[in-house]
Amino acid sequence: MSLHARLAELASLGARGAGIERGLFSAPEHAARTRIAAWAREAGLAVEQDRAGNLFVRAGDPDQPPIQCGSHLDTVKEGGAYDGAYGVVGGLEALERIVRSGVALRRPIELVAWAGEEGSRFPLGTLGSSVYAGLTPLRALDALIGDDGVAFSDALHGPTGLLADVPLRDGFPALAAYVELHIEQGPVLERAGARLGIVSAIAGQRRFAVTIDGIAGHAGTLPMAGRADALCAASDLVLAVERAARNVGEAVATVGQLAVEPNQINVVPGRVTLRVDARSADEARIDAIEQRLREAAREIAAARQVRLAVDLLEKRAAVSMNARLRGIVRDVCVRLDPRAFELPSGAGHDAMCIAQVAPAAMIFVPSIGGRSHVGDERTAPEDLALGVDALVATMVMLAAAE
Ligand code: HGY
Ligand code: MN
Ligand code: MN
Repeated sequence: MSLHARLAELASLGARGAGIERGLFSAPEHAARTRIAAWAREAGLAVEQDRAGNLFVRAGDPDQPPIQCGSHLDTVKEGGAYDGAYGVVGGLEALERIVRSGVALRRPIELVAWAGEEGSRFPLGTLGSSVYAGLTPLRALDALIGDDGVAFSDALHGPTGLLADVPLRDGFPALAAYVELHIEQGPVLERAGARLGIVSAIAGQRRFAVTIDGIAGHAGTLPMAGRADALCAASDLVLAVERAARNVGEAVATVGQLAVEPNQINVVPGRVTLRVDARSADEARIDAIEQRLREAAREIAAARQVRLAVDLLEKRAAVSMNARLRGIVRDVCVRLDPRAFELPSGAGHDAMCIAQVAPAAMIFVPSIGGRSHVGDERTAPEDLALGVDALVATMVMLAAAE
């Protein structure tokens, strides 16, 4: 089954409205993991899973540190067909092609579908890879409650959690190297007319949960004077976050998620919860945004007589890709596309966690119009295929290397 047919089949899992929704351990995401396992077994590859929900497909010695590729199958709400899924389906095709070629490998090769990279159901991004890399203790997952109120462990052990017929591996074994194939999710490659990109570094990201408690009341009888309107306070904070990112420069910050309670037209909002996502290649700039966020919270709380709590949800350091691997990936990519070049990633990836425990590199293919995290996320089919060629060549060089 071709790369494109597999991607199209996965895209149908969770398709709704303008995009795709495959939250971790949802029925569509379970179905996607099930498809990957079935395709892998049809190719004669070994399949395993671990207690974080990561899915592994391996060829070669089970006891040796593998050359690993991978990405994720979960999506954001109304997400696209390629963010994550491309790296998993492309990685599966790479393993199949390498095994079929009969090339002698000194190391096993492995594909991983990391659990919950997007953090779109449980409030922790790069969930599975952060556990694998020891950045999140496995037991910390038990405290996670999904946006639907379901506890992580209940979902993991529920009907759409772990796959019923796949062996469960203990521990998080060492790996020799990691190469992630991903769409760029930005406009840089397309604007430069390049078809392949070598990732130099991945921006650091920090995420916060903010809770604002004001005083609910009757919209018609509560005088404007003296109101403690939680949504007005939240509005001030959202704009303060935007100003902070603009002021520090070379950084981005977004409030993409906000909930109003009781969320009724004729009730003054009593509580607002929102989440902040701040990123930069420079940790000091993220520090500056965090400091401004906390200052603004204090100022707004005093001015509006609300209670305002800012809690850190997760912190992922900016990380450079491994220099030796980057060199190998660069040589491979330039041979396939003379216009290939190095670029940083503003998007986060599982590679930012795995880079903490093994040499890691990433290969990008262009996103049409630079669009991603939206239903019309697109990459030219020939670029998708070229990216897999680059992954195959890279993994063979690493797995066959002396
Ligand atoms: O948010 C990100 O950058 C990634 O898509 N999780
Ligand atoms: Mn994403
Ligand atoms: Mn992704």
